[in-house]
Amino acid sequence: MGITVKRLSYGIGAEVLGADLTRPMSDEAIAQIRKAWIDNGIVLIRDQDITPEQHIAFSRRFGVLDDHSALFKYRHPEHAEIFIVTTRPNADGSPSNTRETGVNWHSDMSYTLRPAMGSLLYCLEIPEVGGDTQFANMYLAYDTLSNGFKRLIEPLQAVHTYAWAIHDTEKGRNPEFAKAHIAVNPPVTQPMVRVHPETGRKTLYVSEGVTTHIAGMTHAESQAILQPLFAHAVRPEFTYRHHWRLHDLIMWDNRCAMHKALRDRLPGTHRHMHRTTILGEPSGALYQEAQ
Ligand SMILES: O=C(O)CCC(=O)C(=O)O
Ligand SMILES: [Fe+2]
Repeated sequence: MGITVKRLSYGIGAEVLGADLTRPMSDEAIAQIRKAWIDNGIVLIRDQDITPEQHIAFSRRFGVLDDHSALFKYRHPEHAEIFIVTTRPNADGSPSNTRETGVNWHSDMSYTLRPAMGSLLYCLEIPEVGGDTQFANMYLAYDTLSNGFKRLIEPLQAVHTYAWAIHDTEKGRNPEFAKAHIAVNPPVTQPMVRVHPETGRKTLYVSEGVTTHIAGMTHAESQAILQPLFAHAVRPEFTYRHHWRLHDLIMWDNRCAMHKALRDRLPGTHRHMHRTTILGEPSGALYQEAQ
């Protein structure tokens, strides 16, 4: 059966039909999926009953995988290439460390010098209601800014930090947790407008979840510029909201899409996901306070 591609929404995303990730896939099929991913920012592939090994093998067809050393606490015990996002409590009954992962808008690993190119999130358990993920198209976010605002932000660098990613979660109130992660992930600067290395198109590259301020500006000055951008970037018509089904896999392009895990589960219900992460091109620099 051949691969076909169907758009998911105006803003972002397409569903790929006719793929079977349990079998070896031809280079041609992979190239078709890659094109759908580049063209649409995210691709959804449904009904894939796959093992961690098959998830990893499929992901490797698109690039080199991260071993999640920046997120070392959440790795799968047998597969460093798999990062576990779960609401299930730990074996000792304590709450999961990843139950709030990604609850603020972000692009994966933008707080590192080598942000993720792609992420492939796979659903192993989903409640009937909620557990949704939202995605936003950062090409559209950039393209629809006024020329004046584009010119203003084009030369600027913004500071991205993991500390910010956890600022309003319970983990953010756990100084030890925060310290361990920030030691591995010191703040970095990233261009506010990034050129997608494959399409050559410009994208807006700031996020409410990870961007603290603009390098060389005060907090107040930065917020005057960042707040309207954060709101603009996630206008409903630029987004797609996915309600997961068991065995859905979504692969997103972090260079042109942001995402956010919605905290919309009903109490007492659980969600369990596996993610692989494709390493991207180096971007940004270590942040020097005096900039
Ligand atoms: O759980 C989700 O829906 C997304 C979590 C997240 O941000 C990620 O896996 O990168
Ligand atoms: Fe994420």
